[in-house]
Amino acid sequence: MDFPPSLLDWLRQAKHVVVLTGAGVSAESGVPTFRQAQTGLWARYDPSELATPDAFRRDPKLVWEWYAWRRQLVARAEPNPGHLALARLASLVPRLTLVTQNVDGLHQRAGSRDVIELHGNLTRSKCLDHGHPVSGWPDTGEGPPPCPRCGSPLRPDVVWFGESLPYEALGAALAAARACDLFMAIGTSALVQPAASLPSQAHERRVPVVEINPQATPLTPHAAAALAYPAGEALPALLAAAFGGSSGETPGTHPP
Ligand code: BV8
Repeated sequence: MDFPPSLLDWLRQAKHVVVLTGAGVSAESGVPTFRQAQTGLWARYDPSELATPDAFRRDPKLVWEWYAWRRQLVARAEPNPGHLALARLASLVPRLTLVTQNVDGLHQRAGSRDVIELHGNLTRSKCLDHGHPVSGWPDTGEGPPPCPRCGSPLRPDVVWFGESLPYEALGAALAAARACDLFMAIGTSALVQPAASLPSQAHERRVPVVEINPQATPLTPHAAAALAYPAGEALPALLAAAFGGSSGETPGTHPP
């Protein structure tokens, strides 16, 4: 895989890199993206119709079971070489801010720290009325269990469409996008707001925006470099080209 020399220089000289990831980074771990058709029982549902407060109010059991299915799927998934390369990148540049739209926790399982989760994390649950965090519940198969503290139904600790993003997470992501000297958008369709506006905070300051996505997106025309490859292939190869070291990252054995 060849890379423009300018891209390697940007990576080597960057003082503060911001990486924004989307569902595409987890695709090679077997976690379907929002654009991919869902499988089996869920094939007939549109995720963006299920990931809303209205859907939960209308049919809490259906939405709760959808997230239970996704929790199982994520629990069986493993971080892929793209996640591992991003975890390694933190030790190769002076400062890395990793911002994710993903809710699967795979960046953390790959070793990334201080991950900014713009849309929450489906491995955590909280109650609907007060946001009481709840880590375990009896599996009755009868839809969302009641909160042990206040009795209101449990929901996943994610940001649904129509809900505001966590204030601190969005603030930290905006601050980093406004301060960085290299921005990378990886595995995102660049459609979901306000996350999709983060790259422009860098682009407006003539900071190079690098995109890694097999498909073109609304961001592609504005990218200083667009690598049309899967993240799990491009990221290890890019780090090896820029910093040396192995390009064939295998889970759990990446160099410190
Ligand atoms: C909000 C958690 C205030 C739930 C998610 C301004 C303009 C227009 C619309 C809006 C706007 N402001 C707000 C909106 C409405 C809405 C929105 O953006 N709608 C879109 C669809 C137009 N935004 C909101 O509601 C946000 N809230 O702004 O609050 C407000 C409130 C009300 C009204 C106005 C304002 C909340 C958004 C968060 C929603 N929650 N997730 C859950 O997951 O169950 S978003 C969800 O979608 C996931 O997080 C996922 O990340 C995201 C989809 O985006 P991507 O990550 O990019 O994934 P996608 O599948 O789309 O694309 C994958 C990409 O990967 C593809 O391009 C593919 O080519 C690529 N790919 C595939 N394989 C690979 C790969 N890339 C690399 N390697 C590979 N191997």
